Amino acid sequence: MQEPEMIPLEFQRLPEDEMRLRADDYGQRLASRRSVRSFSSDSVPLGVVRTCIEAAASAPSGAHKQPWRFVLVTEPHLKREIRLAAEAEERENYGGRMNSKWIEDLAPLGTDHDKPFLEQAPCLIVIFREAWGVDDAGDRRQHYYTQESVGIAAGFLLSALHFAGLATLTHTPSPMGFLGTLLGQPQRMKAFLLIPVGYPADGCQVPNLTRKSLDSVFYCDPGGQSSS
Ligand code: IYR
Repeated sequence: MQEPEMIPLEFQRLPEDEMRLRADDYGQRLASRRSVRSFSSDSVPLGVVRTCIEAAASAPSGAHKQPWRFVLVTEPHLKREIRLAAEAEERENYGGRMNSKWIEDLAPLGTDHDKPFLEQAPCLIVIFREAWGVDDAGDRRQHYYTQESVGIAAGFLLSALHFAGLATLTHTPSPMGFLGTLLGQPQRMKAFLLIPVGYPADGCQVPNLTRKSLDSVFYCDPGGQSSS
């Protein structure tokens, strides 16, 4: 087996009070993120979006295969085509593909088949999951844990965009096959998530949601250290 080439890790241990400050600050910033469904048409600095995509592409992945592709869409005609195709699918979803319990669970979000944000937002990022790779000879190369890998990259991206001052929505029109077709992607690229990016519209409102308490989602092993 080939020996891996190793290099020294760059890592700086922080004083504990600095760690607490950073964790608090980051936690508060992330907790203030809300999914936005009503966007201003104002354009956003695309260089910033690009840098956030670069941050997302630094995510860890199965066997370091980096099985993702990020497609940035800003062209109004293409956004319109994406909107029309997404709405056609969602009309089927809300019209019967989703069961009544699902529709009921979505009621607090106020969503329906109408997706104006796909045109209003100045840009859309479509994340594709590369189900398998191809080598220089055009042969298939196996990928591993692609769902997990792309999910982590998507989380990095949402966090980076929020931190950079941009509003986002995680939109999952289903099925999403039309995105690969409209964006000219090969078969191996599977649409994973559609993220409208921009500034909130003036007077933008969001549903009044509460989050689960930390105690209900986090458990310490019984014999472990208590956190302080
Ligand atoms: N994809 C549909 C329905 C929907 C599903 C989930 I899960 C949401 O968190 C929100 C909506 C739509 O986008 O309307």
